[in-house]
Amino acid sequence: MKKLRFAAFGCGFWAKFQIGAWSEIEGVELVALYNRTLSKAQHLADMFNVPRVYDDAETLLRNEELDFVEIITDVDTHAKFTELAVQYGIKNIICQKPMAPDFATATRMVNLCNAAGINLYIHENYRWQAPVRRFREILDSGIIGKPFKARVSFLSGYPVFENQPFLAELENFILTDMGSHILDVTRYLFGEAKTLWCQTRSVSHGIKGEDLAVVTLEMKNNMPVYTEMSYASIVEHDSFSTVHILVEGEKGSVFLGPGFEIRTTTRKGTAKEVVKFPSYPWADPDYIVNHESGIPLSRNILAAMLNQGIAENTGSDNYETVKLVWACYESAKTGKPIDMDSFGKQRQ
Ligand code: 89Y
Repeated sequence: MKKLRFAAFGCGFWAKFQIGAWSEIEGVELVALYNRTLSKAQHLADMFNVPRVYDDAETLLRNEELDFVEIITDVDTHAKFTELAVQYGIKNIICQKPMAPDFATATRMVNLCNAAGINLYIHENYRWQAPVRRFREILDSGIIGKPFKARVSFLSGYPVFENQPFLAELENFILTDMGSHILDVTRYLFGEAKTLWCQTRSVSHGIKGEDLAVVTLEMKNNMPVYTEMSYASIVEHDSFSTVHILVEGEKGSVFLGPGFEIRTTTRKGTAKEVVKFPSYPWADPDYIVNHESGIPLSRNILAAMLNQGIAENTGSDNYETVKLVWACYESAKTGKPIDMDSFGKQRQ
């Protein structure tokens, strides 16, 4: 079968890992890379045998025949490259999370692609992490009965700004960077939220945005869910770069904790399993669970592009996560809980 041809825009920190994930998948061919600084594109092209590199995005779009593009640039240029791809008639656009630097821009991107009949997908990978997938299987098995409460937690002191210095420059940091993941995992496991209440703090020195957020949600299924995310935490069990989750149900509880271990407790006792997944030469060992998850995520999008499956991470689906992120900022600013149904409507 003919391979789908794609180009990637942006050759910064995350590009190697997303391209690495595609390199494990049959049926696609990376034909070109764009980066403002050509030498960075050339470096990745040499690593992954990509035939052509460009430092002008429009020249790339004019010259190449593409089935899809993958946008892996910094968040403030996601909309620009999405608009350009739409203008050049690209039918499938995959954009790195977070979708946009603000809610209005995300709204514009989703509306633009929907109106143009373009498939927008968001590279939101935490719900695709092997331990999170397995965790959901355990919940779905019914072993702990109907869940009634949960905690979704990311507490870390990992020196994240060393690898991604621009994160220190973001006015809105942890909710856009990690909240996108934590709130998306929350939706993946428990559905949509009815209301939320959020507090933020800026604890570390030398960063512009907040590095701590605590969010309490009331889900539409009536569950209270507590979520927390922090890059200021010096704790025994650092969550980097995954998430720790505790769910309590009528017949027991299940905990995804350190070392990718899932402990399921019922009145009969506690069963333990360690979730295993492969490593890859292109992946960073500190981020392995995170980088590996790009493979099933990209496979799911590829199946949708080939009309062989349904993508989970469509732009419209991810927009619900984006709404939660920006509702959190609104709540943190006003000190008030946010009703999610009206938050969405006011802004569209
Ligand atoms: O940008 C973030 C992501 O998506 O996963 C971890 C990270 O690299 C830093 O928080």
